[in-house]
Amino acid sequence: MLEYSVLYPVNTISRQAVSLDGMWKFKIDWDGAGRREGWQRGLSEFDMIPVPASFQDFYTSKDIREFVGDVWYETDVMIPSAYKEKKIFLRFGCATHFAHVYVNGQPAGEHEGGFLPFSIDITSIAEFDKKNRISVVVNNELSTANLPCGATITLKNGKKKAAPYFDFYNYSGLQRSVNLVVCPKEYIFDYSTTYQLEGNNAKVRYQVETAGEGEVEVELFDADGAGVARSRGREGILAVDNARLWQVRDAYLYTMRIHLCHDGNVIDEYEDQIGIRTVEIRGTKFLINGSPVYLKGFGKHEDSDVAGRGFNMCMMKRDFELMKWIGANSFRTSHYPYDEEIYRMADREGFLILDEVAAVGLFKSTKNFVDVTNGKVTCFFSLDTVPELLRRHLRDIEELIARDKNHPSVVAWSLLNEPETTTDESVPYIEKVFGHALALDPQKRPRTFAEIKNSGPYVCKCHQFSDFICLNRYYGWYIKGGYEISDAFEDFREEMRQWKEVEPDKPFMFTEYGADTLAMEHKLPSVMWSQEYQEEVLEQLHKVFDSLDFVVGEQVWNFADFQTTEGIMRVNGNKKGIFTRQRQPKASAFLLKKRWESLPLDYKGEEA
Ligand code: BDP
Repeated sequence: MLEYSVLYPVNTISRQAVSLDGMWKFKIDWDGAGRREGWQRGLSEFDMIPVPASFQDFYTSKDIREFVGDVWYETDVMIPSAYKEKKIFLRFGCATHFAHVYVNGQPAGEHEGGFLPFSIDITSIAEFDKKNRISVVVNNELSTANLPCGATITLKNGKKKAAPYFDFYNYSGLQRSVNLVVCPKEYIFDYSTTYQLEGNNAKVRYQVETAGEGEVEVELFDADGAGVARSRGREGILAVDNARLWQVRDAYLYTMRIHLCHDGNVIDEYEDQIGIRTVEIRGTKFLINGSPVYLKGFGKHEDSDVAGRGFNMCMMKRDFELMKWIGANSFRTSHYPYDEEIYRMADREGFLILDEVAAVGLFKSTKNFVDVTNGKVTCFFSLDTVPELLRRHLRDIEELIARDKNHPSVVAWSLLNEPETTTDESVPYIEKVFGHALALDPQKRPRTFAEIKNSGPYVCKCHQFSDFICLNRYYGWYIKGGYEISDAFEDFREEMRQWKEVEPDKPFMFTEYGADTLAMEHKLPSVMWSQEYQEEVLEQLHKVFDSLDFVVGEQVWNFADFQTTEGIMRVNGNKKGIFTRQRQPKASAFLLKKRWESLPLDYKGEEA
């Protein structure tokens, strides 16, 4: 169990979440002198920037945009004496990639890993009826000892540069909301649910963890606010007659209210929405509520103009509207856990999420998108940083599952993206990662990882750990693009024949396929990079998917164009988007809309 609660911050009769979002003081620590000089005692000569946001794209200076090292954030918050008998936490939606937090100059806590929330108990250091200074040092250096993996190189002029082993820009900073969370001294720490369907009825098994003594009462309300079931105790069953299930693109949410009581008086109240549904893999089918589903959708990124990877509520809304318009029903949170609001929206809209931990770049290459296809072996798992990396990877999985385990939208864990899996050393590492997820998830969701081309059917030593196989495949792009495309598709069919031989009883999904396309480029006949070419690649690949009954999902790479490190392989970013970075459609969006609207949810589901 984590040492802090990661429950989503809510306001109830006993709890308060005070948003600290807004303009914060900001300062780059060019020489790394801040900690030594005690900048936590108050920043001087600072700038002001918005939180949440990545800091990089506000500025016109390239040195700022490319800065690697410590950046400092500071704000203050008035803590009234009314909170004296309470527990007071600072809750960060994330801090990318490392954070040290100070309150009134005193060290208050720290966190490793850039994409998951953490809470710091400041009850004993808070000063009442005063403004309390909150200082945060955020470090964005990449290494192979932390997720996501990469390197930091030093230029001849002494400046540092990020060298990611992954294909997205190393945005960083306080990229998600910060809250002051105030709750009673004895409080609800966590809860989880599992579901069992019995005809029209459902059993919701729950478990509540508390910090402190007291009796627990749980009540479930339907969408109209009518009570449908209640129970007492830290563990129990809520029996729901005529349960309305959470279905794909037809979500139904119940409200679960938890009370922690002393002698019948409510001490703490927590409320959340849950969806009653089951997830199961049977043979080559992926089942939701016992019925086979076909996943249609995208690998995404949190990425937008100016805000970078900072949570962008308007973009989130637009993205969901576009996903609905195009007929998608799912997405993968490639390549890191997204902001919590996105999961809450997916819960409401009935989208299926493959929830990915930030384990990307476990393949030593700064052009991994090319090298993962061309046979390069990097012996990643022999690096001496691997024990440290594994510790952090397991910790990230624990934090991910603690945060996301109650979302009905989360139907699978994606535990790595494109790791090297052809050496013996990869096996114990990946086995541990899979074992950890299974042990921690109360709902025992299916687990997977996204496999690279180099991890082919006869050489991959780790596919057996996946409950369903996810492949990232770029036939017609990195593999035999252009006029050679016909050979690419023959190779593709042959590869799939081999996969069926080594994994005959599992469902397969494509978690990446596509082609870079410039939104302004048209050409007849097509050439690579033109809109016409992207359509051809998708059309041909879909024919192969359609011919294989064990392929039960397709997630195109990528939902939208996104920012990457600059280089000759990238035209101001990765252009495989079906939408532009500004969320307008390329031609292939209409092709996908036509296809996805015509494919039934239970496509290929017959014999399940
Ligand atoms: C895969 C990666 C993804 C890249 C993509 C690409 O998983 O992050 O952006 O290829 O090359 O290797 O577009």
